[in-house]
Amino acid sequence: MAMLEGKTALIFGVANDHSIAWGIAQALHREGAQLGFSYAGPTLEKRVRPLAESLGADFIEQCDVGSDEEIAAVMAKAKERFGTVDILVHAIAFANREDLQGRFVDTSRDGFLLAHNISVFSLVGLTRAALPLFPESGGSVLTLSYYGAEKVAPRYNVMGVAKAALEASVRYLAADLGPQGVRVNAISAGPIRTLAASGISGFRAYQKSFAAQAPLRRNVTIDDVGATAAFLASDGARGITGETVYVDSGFNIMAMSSEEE
Ligand code: NAD
Ligand code: 0WE
Repeated sequence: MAMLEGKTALIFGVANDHSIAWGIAQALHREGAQLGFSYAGPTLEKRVRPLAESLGADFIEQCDVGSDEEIAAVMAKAKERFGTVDILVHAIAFANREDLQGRFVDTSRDGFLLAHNISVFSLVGLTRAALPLFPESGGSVLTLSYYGAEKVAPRYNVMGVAKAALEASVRYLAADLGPQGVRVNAISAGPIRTLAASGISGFRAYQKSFAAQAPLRRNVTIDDVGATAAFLASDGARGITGETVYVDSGFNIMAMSSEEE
């Protein structure tokens, strides 16, 4: 095993131990990677620091991805601490809560731009800033998407449009960076009860009907996503780039809900 021995990963998006980024961090650590963490703002540090330290990490730096300066600063610190970074994990999204209810047609200009800035441009900005840190041998960039990018998911609204742009950004980044051996992929995860999902009205019902319709008849976990992330970051996935890989119990292959319970 130990698919990631000798590799270094920078992980953006841990808020707590329910975060998808945390499932990914644990899986990368299990496979032997050295980890660095970044969190959004001061109030999250007390959550993230003990989690990071439990995996032997000492690189724990703030970066609000809405700021070019903070992106540049965290990458400069990572260069100083690690020299090179092999794996970049982007597990960040944000939209105004009021834009995740009601109708998409009512999205404001500011709400639209905010969702795209934090959830999509941040992947481009972080990837560009990380380019000088990838070794000659290449690297792996991973981000998180959702099925609402492809089909209309009730109330996902502006986030669905942002995820469509995120998946397209993965393809364009993969085309740009392929020649230097940097692979860029997305994982499209099924609904998971994280901080970002809490407070979404009807999320429990969403998960229930998801599990009932999905071939595997269960919801996915942050460990399921972590296992796929570790694979995609590893040499075993050396021929995969620009792809969106579903970790969704097979939900996306179904045309209709199951006839039986
Ligand atoms: P989460 O709340 O644990 O993680 C979201 C992270 O985004 C948090 O750590 C938050 O601090 C960070 N963030 C928000 N604004 C930021 C900013 N300005 N600067 C830096 N960081 C910022 O929730 P999660 O569900 O683990 O979300 C991670 C990713 O997974 C997101 O891209 C989300 O869209 C995606 N995703 C989630 C699900 C789900 O059902 N939970 C399904 C598919 C995809
Ligand atoms: O990508 C997501 C969630 C992203 C998200 C969540 C929030 C909640 C709190 C982005 N911004 C915010 N802003 C907040 O203020 N998911 C895939 C989980 C999710 O969110 C939904 C879903 C699913 C699934 C929203 C509506 C409908 C389904």
